[in-house]
Amino acid sequence: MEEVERRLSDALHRDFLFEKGRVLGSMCSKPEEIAVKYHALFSEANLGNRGLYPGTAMLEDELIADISELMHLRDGWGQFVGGGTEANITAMWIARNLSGKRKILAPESAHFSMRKAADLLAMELVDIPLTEEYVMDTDALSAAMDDDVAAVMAVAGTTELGAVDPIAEISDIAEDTFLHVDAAFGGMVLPFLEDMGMWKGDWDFRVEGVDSLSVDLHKMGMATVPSGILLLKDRRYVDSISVESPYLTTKRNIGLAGTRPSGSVAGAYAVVKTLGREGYREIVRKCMENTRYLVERMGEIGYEPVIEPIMNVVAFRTDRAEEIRAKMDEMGWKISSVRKPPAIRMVVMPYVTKEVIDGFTEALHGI
Ligand code: 0PR
Repeated sequence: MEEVERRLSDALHRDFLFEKGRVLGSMCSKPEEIAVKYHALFSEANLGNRGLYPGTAMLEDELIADISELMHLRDGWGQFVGGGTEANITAMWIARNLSGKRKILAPESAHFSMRKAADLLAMELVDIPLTEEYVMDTDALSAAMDDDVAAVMAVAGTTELGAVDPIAEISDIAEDTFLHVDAAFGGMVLPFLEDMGMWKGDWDFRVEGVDSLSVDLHKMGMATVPSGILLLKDRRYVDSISVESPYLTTKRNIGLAGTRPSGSVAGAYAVVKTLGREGYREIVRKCMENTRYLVERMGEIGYEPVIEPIMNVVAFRTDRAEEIRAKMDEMGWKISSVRKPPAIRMVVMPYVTKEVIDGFTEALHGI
């Protein structure tokens, strides 16, 4: 026992934990304590067999209702999934089955999970180029629309720049084609920016053509990993991704996963209910304040952002992106590099404080 615990403790110390204040390249939050507590307490239930766990299932339904309301979805359907990857794959699975078609139109900035989706589902992923603002070029989208398109997807908060595609315009172009919005990161940022008058635009189910949307509570939701959510506009879509499950407590098993963790649901429930809209607003406000501080400090040492940051993801142009990333890595600072345009990229999560930013920019200046 002692030996095992020693090894576990050693492993934990090797990890670049957020509290060490050196990670500026992760989109994951350090989960709130209450999320961790309830994640552990609910580790037994398997939501793949919901009938055995009516209590946990009730929590899932209530939380899905709350997040649906936040995303302006009424009379829809939703489920906890493993994360943005599973949500993107599932959305494309629905689109393919509903349409019987195989082409996906996605912006060049889409997360790499879309490549997995296309490969697994034997679909064809067509990259739509970006504008100078690094959002999907709607003229190029119009030109690419044809009778073979199964789905159009757009991103509300791109992984590399935090950019938001013009979703209302995209919806007009996509017309009756299935439209999926990947709000894995931005879904728990944009509503609160809107509350504070810091951002304006249509990106969720307020846009009539949006059929599905994904949002991850393990990113800006302050919940434990994995806490992905997939929302569907029409509960009838569920038929296209469910199979008979005769020996379970429910007659049909819905979605990609069999076993689904309940700890994530309980943890996310605890944190969403205790933080509430006000709590999240405050978190986003602080992250944006620190993002502006980072832009300022970076400006002082000669770095300009690729786009004015909309959310707490920001990239700075440099031709030495990979070299800088590697050098900072050697010093223990974890950032990522962007290939197009060449840039270094940071995510200003709540653990990225002004002190962390000062230390980071000092180290960067020295190389
Ligand atoms: N969609 C978007 C817009 C994303 O940014 C991501 C992940 C996904 C989908 C996929 O989500 P899951 O990874 O939950 O399936 N973005 C981060 C990335 O790939 C995920 C991440 C987070 C990676 C923390 C590393 C890390 O330390 O960069």
